Parts: sequence; structure tokens; C-alpha cells
Amino acid sequence: MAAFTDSCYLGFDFSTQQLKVIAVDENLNVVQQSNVQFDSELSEYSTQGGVHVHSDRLTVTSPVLMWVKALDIILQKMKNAGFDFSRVKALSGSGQQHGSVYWKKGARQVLQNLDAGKHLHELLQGSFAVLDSPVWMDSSTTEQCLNLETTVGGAQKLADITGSRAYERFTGNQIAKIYKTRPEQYQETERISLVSSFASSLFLGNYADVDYSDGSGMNLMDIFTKQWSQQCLSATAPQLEDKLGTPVPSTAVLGPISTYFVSRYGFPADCKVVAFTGDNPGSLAGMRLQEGDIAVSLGTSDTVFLWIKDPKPTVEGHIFCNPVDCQAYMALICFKNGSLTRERIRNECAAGSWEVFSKALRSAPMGNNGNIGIYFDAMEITPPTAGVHRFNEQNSKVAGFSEEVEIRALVEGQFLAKRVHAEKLGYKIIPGTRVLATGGASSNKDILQVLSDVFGAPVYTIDTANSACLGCAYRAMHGIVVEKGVHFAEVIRNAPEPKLAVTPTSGADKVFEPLLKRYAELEERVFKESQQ
Ligand code: ADP
Ligand code: XUL
Repeated sequence: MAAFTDSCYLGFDFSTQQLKVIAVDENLNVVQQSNVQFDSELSEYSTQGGVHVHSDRLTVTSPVLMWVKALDIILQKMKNAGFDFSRVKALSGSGQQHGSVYWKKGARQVLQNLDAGKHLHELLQGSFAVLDSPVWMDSSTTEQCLNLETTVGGAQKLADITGSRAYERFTGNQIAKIYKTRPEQYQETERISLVSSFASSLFLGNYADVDYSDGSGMNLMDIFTKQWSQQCLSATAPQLEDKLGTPVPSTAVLGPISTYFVSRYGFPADCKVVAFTGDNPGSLAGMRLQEGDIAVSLGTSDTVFLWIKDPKPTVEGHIFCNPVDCQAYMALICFKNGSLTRERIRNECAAGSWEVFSKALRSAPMGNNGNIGIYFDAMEITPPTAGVHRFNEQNSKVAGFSEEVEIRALVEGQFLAKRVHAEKLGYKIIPGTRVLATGGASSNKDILQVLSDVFGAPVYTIDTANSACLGCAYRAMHGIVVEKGVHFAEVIRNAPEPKLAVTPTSGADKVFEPLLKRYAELEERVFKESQQ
């Protein structure tokens, strides 16, 4: 048997553009990292940014077998790098939230009898009733959203039950669309998983249950009783409960790893699979978020989240069950136009270089001389409207900005939006408030400086931009001791603390206070105009 200190824990993240993994040892040091980029390493699936945008521009899916194949590849990469799988005591992971996977009748049997001589993607070739999984970027289910809200008695009523009003990307509405548009595939479906519980099913060699935290992103679960809401289920599709399993605590140990991984990669037979969760809940765990802090994740989507004790759901933002403490909750706001929009402006205004982009941020003045931009390339979630809108200091619409002004307008606009909407959910600067930044763009100090200036608080980062992976490796470790009543915070007590990256520039509050007000008004105006 491996010595105690040799043990390690794996955290996976099935995110939009890539599959990532991190291994931490017993002392919480990161000992291995790897990733598989979908577009470049699995080019046979022809995705862009990990997804297929359909001709209606609203439907967005990813090939489920691409995710399966990515797992084959990442484990092989780790093996080639000499990673000793026999050290892994437990693993967990996360997935992009809301996406859904439709297992075909008979798939459970296939999962239970995987031949270790073959790749997973060969074995599971015929196991899905729907090959193109709807993902969080999909906004094609407005009809289903209206139906759900009407059936339960309105948007606020639905939020009171499920933590959110109806959102197009939320899984229940996606399931309702599959039921309506592809009834045969729905009938053929034995089990519906989230991306997270689909991934844990692979490791478990059986259907894994949905965890409370990611289950909160479905518009189907009562976040207070932590059970499916019968009202929501019956408004969504028939025989749905049979296809969903039972929600479990996010800290639950689902069982030992499938013998497939023991034989093929050398995992110990008693390696535990801890419930997988959503990527944002996973990040909350990885960032060691405390009350009073605010986390800002700058990935494919940008998200803002807070730890809360006493949730009061409204029709803006979401309340999810907390992934590390079953008594607590988290509030989350998601912005669809995150990294992909920053990349577009980088390509158009900075010759495709982050360095040039950063230089422009440094040279344009804080507050951008009153110029404000709203860049919703794709239909935004918060607020639900699309289009690019530029305003000068008199709030008059202008057709274009210079390259430098455009770059600053984009980044300031994105952070002004985050602060305006976070304040509606209760964000207040109190002494000691920290902004914790993560995601790909958190490696860019000049972007973080704008974040700090707009939020009026110091910004901290953790060593890796992959806080979801790291958080899930920590959650795997917690899974070993959770039954003894040990709290998550105790398990990660010795983990590296987030590091101070930047502090607000002097005078930033005076510049941004009026801009916050103006941004809120302009965004409201853009939204109202789009409704006419
Ligand atoms: P995901 O949501 O897929 O997990 P990540 O958190 O890994 O995404 O973030 C990926 C994004 O990070 C890329 O799309 C890229 O735009 C962005 N990124 C990477 N490096 C930088 C940088 N130096 N400055 C700004 N953005 C960056
Ligand atoms: C959150 C959301 C996205 C996805 C993909 O509600 O839709 O952040 O989790 O990262």
C-alpha cells in the first residue's frame, strides 16, 4: 500500500473549451496538471470554443462523445507523463453548469461492464439518445421558460422554489424542448445527467446522482427541501423523475471507482468518487471564499458569486445550494459575453495580442474620459439583450471608438456591469472585502487592475487559474472525512491562501462612482429599447 503522504486527490473540470485536471497531495500541493483542448486536440468534432452554434444562432450544443474521448486522452496523457494512479485516494470534479446528457436505454448496463482493453469513446458510442448535448450557451427555450413560469404562478414564484426565475439555459427548460422537438429520443432516454453527473457516471461505472449545488441550476429542484419540485417536474416533461435519480449532497461519496479504471490505469480499487458539481460551485471551493468576499471568474463565461446564509431569491441572478456546506447557499450571476468577447476585441483592436491589449488598458485613462461601451456579441443573460452600444460622456450613442478607447470601454463596461448587478444581490464593500479573481483572464494584471478600480477593493488570485479543478481536488479530499463530521474549511486549512494581485488606484472611487450610476441607466435604456 502507498504511504500516507504519497496519497493524492484528483479534481477534473469538464468546462466549455477544455477538460482539465489537477492532482493535489496530502499537503495540498499541486503535483500534476493536464488539459485537453476540444477545438485543437479533438478537431474531428469541428467545435469552435468547444461548441456548435446552430443556424438559428440560439441553439448551442456540444458532442457528448467529444467529452468522453477527452477523458480517454487526458488519462492517457497523465499515464504517459508517469503519473502513478495507484496514489489516488479519491477524485471529484465539475462540469460547465446546466448542460444535459441523455443516456439511451441499456446504457447503465454498458457502464457497468466496460472492457478495460478499449477506449471509453468506443464502448459508449451507442449509449446516448441525443448526441448533441445542449449547453449553457443555448438560449433557444424562451417558449419553455414562459410555460414553466406560467404553470407555477410567475417568475418570482418559480425563483422562490428553485432559486431562479426561468432561464433558457437551465436544464429543465432544455429537457422540455427535447421532449417537444424530439419525442422519440426523449422516450429512448433512460437517464438524464448534468455534465457534472455525466462525468461522475463515467468514473463510477453507473449512473451518478445530481448534487444539490449543480442541481440548483435546473429550474427543477426546490433549493430549500433539496428535492425535485413535483410542480416543476410535471410542467417540464412526463416520467421525468424516473429519468433524473435523486439529488444528493455535494459532499457525498458516490462509491468506489469503476473496475475499468482500476484495470486500465491502475487506480486503487477503493478510490472514492465524490459527487461532481458545477464549475462555479467548484470554484467557490477552490477559492476558499469567505463571507464578505466576492469572487469573479473570468472564463468563457464571466461569473460573480457570493457565499450567503439567508437566501432571498429574486428574478435577477441565481441562488444555488452551497457545494461545501449543506446549510449554506451561494448567489451567482452569469454573463455570457466574457472571454470570447474580450478575444474578439483583442483580435480587432490589438492585433490578436494580449500584450498589446494590456498596453492599451494602461495608456487609456481610468474612466475612459466618460466613454462607456456595452458589448453583447451573443444574447446576454444579465440582462437578456444583444448588440454593441457605445456612448460618449454626454450619453449620446456613437458609432465607434478608437482602438485604445474601445479596449478600455470593453473591460470597464464588463466590470461596471458586474458591480451594478452584484450590488442588487447584496454586494457591499465592508472593511476586509476581497475580490477573488479566477479563470483564464485572471492571469492578466492589467485586466485585474480595472477590476480592482471598479470594485473599490483589492483583488486576490490563487496560483492556478483553474479554481474549479483545484476546488474539486479539495472536495475529493473532504469526501474521505466528511462522514466523521469534519468541515471543508478544516480540510483546506493549510492550503495556500489567495495572493494579493492589485489594489485600487488612488482616486478610483471618485471616477467610478458616477460611472456606475451612468452604466446602470444606459444598460437599462439598451434593454428597454430592445424590448420595443
Ligand atoms: P473555461 O470557461 O473554458 O474554463 P478558462 O477559465 O480556461 O475557460 O479561460 C479561457 C480564456 O482565458 C480564453 O478564452 C482566453 O480568452 C482567456 N485568457 C487566457 N490568457 C489571457 C490573458 N493573458 N489575458 C486575457 N485573457 C486571457
Ligand atoms: C453559470 C453558467 C456558466 C457555466 C459555464 O450559470 O451558465 O458559468 O457554468 O462555465
